[in-house]
Amino acid sequence: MNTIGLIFDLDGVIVDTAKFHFLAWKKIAREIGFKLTEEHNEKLKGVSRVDSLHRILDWAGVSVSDEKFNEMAHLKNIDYLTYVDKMNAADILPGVETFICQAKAKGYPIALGSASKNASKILKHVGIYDLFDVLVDGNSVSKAKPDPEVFIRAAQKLALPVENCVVFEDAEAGIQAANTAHMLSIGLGDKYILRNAKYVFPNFTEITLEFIEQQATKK
Ligand code: B16
Ligand code: MG
Repeated sequence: MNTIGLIFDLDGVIVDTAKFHFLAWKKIAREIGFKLTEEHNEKLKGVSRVDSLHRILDWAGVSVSDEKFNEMAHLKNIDYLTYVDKMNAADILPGVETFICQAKAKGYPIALGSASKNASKILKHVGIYDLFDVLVDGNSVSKAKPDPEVFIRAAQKLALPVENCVVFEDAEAGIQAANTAHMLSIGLGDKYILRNAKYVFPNFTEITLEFIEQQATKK
């Protein structure tokens, strides 16, 4: 069987940082008189920090100077990192670490494909940084998901053709990116929101490595 490369999104797949992004963005939105809801937050999943702030300002119907924009993005990140600093191994989502360890034991290379500029910091906090052979994050790509750049870069760093790569994603934008990259897309979360994924599971306790191997090799 050909080698398969497994590419994991971070927020929503390995850890649930969406709740911390939500708290931090809510505070920024409140300052401009806008009430950010869970529905809005869903649309920020997998979206870069800068694009997230553009969306919030659009929803609020507010425009700000470049200087103010940068300050808002900076303050959001400072606040967000106060939550990240308290993260530990207990924040790893159910089943994902076991799945990665099983895949590594079979020799499959493991990559991270995240929009976050804080990805390394988060992986170190929760103690699984060393499980990754390749990291592609918000610091190493210029185009945000749904652009496939993050996953194509990961395949290049894994030295594998895109057809041999499997992407695990929790966001609509990420599934779109994986599909555009011609990779097998596995959604983690809501079946309706992730309806464009090839397969959707509620979490990693429901996924077996055998199933992924079968699907990846019959593509
Ligand atoms: P940062 P992922 C994404 O992570 C989050 O889902 C998204 O809400 C966030 O805006 C983005 O990272 C950027 O994060 O502010 O830390 O650079 O799902 O692509 O792992
Ligand atoms: Mg995500």
